[in-house]
Amino acid sequence: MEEDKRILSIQSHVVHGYVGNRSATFPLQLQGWDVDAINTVQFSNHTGYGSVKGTKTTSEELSSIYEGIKQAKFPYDALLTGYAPGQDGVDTIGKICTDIRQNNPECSWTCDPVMGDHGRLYVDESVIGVYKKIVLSGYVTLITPNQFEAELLTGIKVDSWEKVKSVIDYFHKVCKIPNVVISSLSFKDTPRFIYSVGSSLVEGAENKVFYYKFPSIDSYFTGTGDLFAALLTDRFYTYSKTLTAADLPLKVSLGEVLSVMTKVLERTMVAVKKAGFTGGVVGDAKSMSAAELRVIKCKDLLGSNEQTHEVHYI
Ligand code: PLP
Ligand code: PXL
Repeated sequence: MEEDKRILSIQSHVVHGYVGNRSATFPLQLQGWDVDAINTVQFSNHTGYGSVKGTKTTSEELSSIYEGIKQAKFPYDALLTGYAPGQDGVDTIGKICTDIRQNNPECSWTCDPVMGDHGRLYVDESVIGVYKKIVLSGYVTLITPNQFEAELLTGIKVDSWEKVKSVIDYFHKVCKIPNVVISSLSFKDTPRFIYSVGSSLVEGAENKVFYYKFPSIDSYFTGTGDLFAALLTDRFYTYSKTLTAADLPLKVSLGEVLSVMTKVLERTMVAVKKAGFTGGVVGDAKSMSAAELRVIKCKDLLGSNEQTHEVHYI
């Protein structure tokens, strides 16, 4: 029988659509995870629709839920944290994860410092400072910012491979985070391509920065980063157990996850066009709904171990 795999996922809940826990829970369950989900908000839809209604979980409520979890001593193998809209919530999430890791250093923590993309913040500005502190805590095992979030956290404008290396060095050397992935980035001179970059510290070896390159799709999607972080947490957990550090389990995991993401986005794009849209447009609810990730319809793809992209090194 397959071993138990237990994860605590602290992210948003939306009634309609697939971001946050709605983008992470089902894919993780399909891979055999027992998912305990704490919802940082309960919103009608994601914030890109132009109008959003609902409630935010206060930091007191988050702490109270955690107190119950702690008393019951539920054992977790992994933590996954993402969207929370305000400073106090993010700070409390940091404290919860630090406490769990202090009591159980074997439990991994994927921290997706969700703040925004393409220059648009979808959390309060005060969240930036809290994430800057969390990344320095020494408890994050895998961090997955996108380009915009990496820039906010490091103050480095990521416009060349040299700068990519500087960002990764910052997370490894200053923050002591052993595994770093910049989920997506693009350069001005090659706007039609997206790169996803990763690096793991390997004892006794110089760290190799690897990347995958794929064509960008001309539509705005939300929840891609959340699905990506969930799938990466799953694959990395598995490959860290079955591969040696020198085989770079993060490289294999990232290659598989990007292959899945590409297929999910292709299938989503077919549905977007069928609904009569060319893509999702921020502020336009109808096109945003049409561009929701087809997480459920992709259930046959989410566990795929295919590697459709070639790995490169810098
Ligand atoms: N866009 C594409 C096409 C992707 O494949 C991925 C990750 O797989 C992302 C974006 C990552 O999303 P984000 O930039 O929200 O972290
Ligand atoms: O995917 C990030 C995200 C998560 N949760 C909520 C969001 C967003 C991005 O807009 O609005 C509620």
